[in-house]
Amino acid sequence: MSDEKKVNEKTKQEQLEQYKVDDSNKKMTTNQGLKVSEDELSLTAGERGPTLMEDFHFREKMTHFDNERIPERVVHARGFAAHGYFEAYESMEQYTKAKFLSEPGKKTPTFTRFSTVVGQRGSTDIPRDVRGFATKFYTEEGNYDLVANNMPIFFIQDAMKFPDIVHAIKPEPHNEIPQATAAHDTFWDWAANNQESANQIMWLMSDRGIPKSFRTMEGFGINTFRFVNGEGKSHFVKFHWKPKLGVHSVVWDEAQKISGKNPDFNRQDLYDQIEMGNFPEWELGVQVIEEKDEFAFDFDILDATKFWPEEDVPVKIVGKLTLNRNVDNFFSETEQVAFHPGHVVPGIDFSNDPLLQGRLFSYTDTQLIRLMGPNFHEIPINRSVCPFHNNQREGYHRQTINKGPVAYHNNSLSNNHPKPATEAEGGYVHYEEKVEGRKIRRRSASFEDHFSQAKLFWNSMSPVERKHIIDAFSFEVGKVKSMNVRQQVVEMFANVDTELATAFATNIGSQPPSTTGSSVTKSSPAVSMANTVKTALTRKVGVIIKDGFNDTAVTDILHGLHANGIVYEIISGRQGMLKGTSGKELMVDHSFITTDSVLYDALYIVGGSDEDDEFQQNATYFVKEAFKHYKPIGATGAGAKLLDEYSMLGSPGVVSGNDQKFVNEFTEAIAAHRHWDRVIVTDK
Ligand code: HDE
Repeated sequence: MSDEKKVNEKTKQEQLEQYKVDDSNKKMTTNQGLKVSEDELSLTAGERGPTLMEDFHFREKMTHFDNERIPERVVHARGFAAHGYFEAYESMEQYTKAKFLSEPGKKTPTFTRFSTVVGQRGSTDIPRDVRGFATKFYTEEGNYDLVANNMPIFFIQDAMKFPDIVHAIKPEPHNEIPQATAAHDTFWDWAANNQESANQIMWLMSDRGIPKSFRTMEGFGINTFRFVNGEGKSHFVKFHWKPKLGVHSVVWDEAQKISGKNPDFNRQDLYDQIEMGNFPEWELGVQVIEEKDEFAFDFDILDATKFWPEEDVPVKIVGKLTLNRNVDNFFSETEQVAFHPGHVVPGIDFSNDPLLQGRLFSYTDTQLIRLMGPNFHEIPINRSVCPFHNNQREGYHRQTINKGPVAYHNNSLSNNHPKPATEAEGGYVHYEEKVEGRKIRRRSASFEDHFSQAKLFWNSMSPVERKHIIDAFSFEVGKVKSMNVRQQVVEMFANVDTELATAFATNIGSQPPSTTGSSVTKSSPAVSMANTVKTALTRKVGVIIKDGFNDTAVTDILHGLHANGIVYEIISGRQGMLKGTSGKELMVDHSFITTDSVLYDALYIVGGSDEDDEFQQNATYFVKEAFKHYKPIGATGAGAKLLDEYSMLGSPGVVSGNDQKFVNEFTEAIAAHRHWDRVIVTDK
């Protein structure tokens, strides 16, 4: 059993060990390099006297501390990041001259930050929200940032409206309530009065809004970009990240409980899995549309509230991202990283998508205040790996010491250096799109249909996914105090589907809608999570066990689960060592007090020999929660008796046994993620 334990233990013992360093030769200094003789006592006039102004060491230490915080991001404040690399599968030269996509096997270092959008820095990882998925590629041609979300569309069509949606969804300004949620009046008031948000809200109300793990999220560049090849030919392109582990979420009751039991749920998962060597992977996909087909669709391809159904525009897989290294320091790396959709390399260019155009302004603007000045590209995490030379100088926090008197272009004193590069030398040349028009503030008529794709999304959902969407609307809009706003929301979503709107109208005490729904019958199976990859790999099982467990069977079963790529934690009535029937020992990771049923993908109930009411009660609570959340449950010996007592045995995803056949059946049940066909009776 020791091998598997090691895998789990790595996150705790070995991680701590790695930080032990032999510092005996290094002495503590001030920031000026002066060796410090005392770090815990201020300089005072006598043992009981006042502190002296001349205590420069105290003042330096305290001033630094007083200034430790920087403003959090105005959106996407709560994030978590990891290093990795991107590997191209093939040459994309036909479409783009970007070098990181130019040959099979080519590797580019990366840094990826996942985030929630609405909550503040200290909020929960698992609210119902859109997630950010931003990747910096440190390419030989400069940094390329793919600043994506986990849903393929956005709330608005024009960046001009971004401050409005963000103000409406953030905590209300008079009392700063509620935190990290759209479930309040101002958001739904905004939504009902800005109906272009319908498609994004459908996705947000779906299970995509509560991802189980960053590792089981898709990523979407949302905006339409251009690929430009060596001949100067352009194609429209959308970017996708496809997780190798499939797309999976938790259920809403679970999400709310996790937020209390472990608000670091998603970041902990990513950190631990990387430490264990289970490096998460996503494949990069592109959807490509020829310029001649710009108007071939029943939506405008520049409208960021629309996705391109994969069945119409296939996703071509072009490479893979692997995250394989946690950061050394959260602040220096995760907090100080600065992404920007305008960080592009030759071969990637912009479309006229009005949301993208506005984003191209906003990201640098926001970094100027957050990172205090124009030199944030010099912070180590933001530095490109290729050298940069230009005549920009000075400003807050300048690190580079430029030499010489020449800081202007077109000069003779320095041989006109640094010189711009020609296109052939790798100089970035913007795609020469022909543009002409009057100066207007007007939206194209091709942006007007807000409901057809929202309906297409609804059509694509499985019955369980639809039920979850209705429940989510019932929760979110049910939290709105204004009955008038509730009714407006009902009417708005009746434009999508009458059955949907009627169902949640009933739950929230509103009138049935007077509008009738969209007549679109098309669906896109690719957007349903029911059709995603299913695997047991890296799933986390809570093993509920106590002294006197059947150790021959259990040892083999745990070995078997481990061999199938499953991770487990041992849970019992107390921490310390447990003893099995023939003397084998097992170390407990968690007592019932330090963990909870909602933190596991599945439970394995073993129990032990003697009667113990408290253990029994706790085990029963864990099992009932897991059962209610449709999770796989396995049992051996006394554990199976417990499941039988509550008539759970025989339900979908509940298996028992003590041999290899059981290991296989349990693994299969775990791979299924959740067993939606299970009948949940409320007293279970
Ligand atoms: Fe952002 N967004 N955004 N956004 N966004 C920011 O930049 C903005 C949008 C996204 O991990 C800010 O550095 C505007 C879409 C991610 O550091 C800010 C508009 C998508 C992150 C900003 C959008 C995104 C941000 C805040 C509408 C998916 C976190 C802090 C026009 C394609 C990056 C910062 C990280 C962050 C502006 C809409 C993705 C204010 C104006 C659509 C993943 O500049």
